[in-house]
Amino acid sequence: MITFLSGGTGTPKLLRGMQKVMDRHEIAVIVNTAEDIWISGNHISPDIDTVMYLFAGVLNTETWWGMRNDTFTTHEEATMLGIDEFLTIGDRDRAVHIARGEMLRNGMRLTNITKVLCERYGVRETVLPMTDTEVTTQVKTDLGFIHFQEYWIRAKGQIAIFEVIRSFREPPVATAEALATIAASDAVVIGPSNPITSILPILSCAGIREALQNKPVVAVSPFIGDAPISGPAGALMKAAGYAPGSIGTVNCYNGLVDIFVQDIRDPVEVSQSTRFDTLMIDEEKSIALAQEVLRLVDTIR
Ligand code: FO1
Repeated sequence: MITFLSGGTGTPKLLRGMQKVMDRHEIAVIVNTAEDIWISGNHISPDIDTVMYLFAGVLNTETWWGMRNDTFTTHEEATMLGIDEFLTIGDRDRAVHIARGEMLRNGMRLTNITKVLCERYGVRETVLPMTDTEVTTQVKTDLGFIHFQEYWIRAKGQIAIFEVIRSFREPPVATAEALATIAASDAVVIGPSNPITSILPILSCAGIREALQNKPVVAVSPFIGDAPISGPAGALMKAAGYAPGSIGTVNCYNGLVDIFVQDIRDPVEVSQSTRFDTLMIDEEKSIALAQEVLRLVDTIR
């Protein structure tokens, strides 16, 4: 078994390749939930949904969020009625948010809800939220702190940000399932997701860092130079006090990583890193990187 730490962009592209080269029951993914948000009374967990839809074979791989061939009738009607849905929510996607919101209101743990949803979609892999309690990434702007999704979607990432924080009522604790999965794994792979908004929230859940300490860990850089392969990682790294790039990424994961994979084009030198083509522009590239990561895991486990 291999456990992957994932956000909603980058790592799912690696998982697309992993599905093809591993026994799917041997794949476990601990997913960031710090971008979760309630919208129109329903609960969106974007990163869980992207990973779940990928494994279910229904992910829209043009956008890497939402379902393929979804319709937007409810979103359009709600918007016409004056509801401020700043995320474009598909009808089938919304059904998942409705089901999740309802189960949360009924007191179910997010871990169990995710298990139920994955079963309904025939997912063979294990998908686990990092924690069962609410934690939210917020960024400081000229107008004060706003939800990450407000910054990234409503403001299109176009406003200045000065600080990144995670807010919560109770400090997030890794679930027993997440810790048991890591303990049962041969290795952990930190995928090429945003270090600040995807990976650090997972590493900050109590218990995760200790669990990783004695495990072989392979991490894939999400940067080529100071440009992230996808998403808003650059501005967020700066706002969080890290240099955008592979060195800043390694610093974020301080001391946890045994093998660090950098893109062949990355001009930055990280000591003891290994190089590969990490630009997963199609399934073939995802499979090639997945095979390389498996080879690297074999050298350290
Ligand atoms: N990203 C967008 O850029 N625009 C959207 O309208 C949008 C809607 C959306 C709805 C459901 C969902 O699960 C994700 C959605 N995303 C959208 C992606 C998402 O906001 C972020 O890219 C992820 O949170 C990054 O991890």
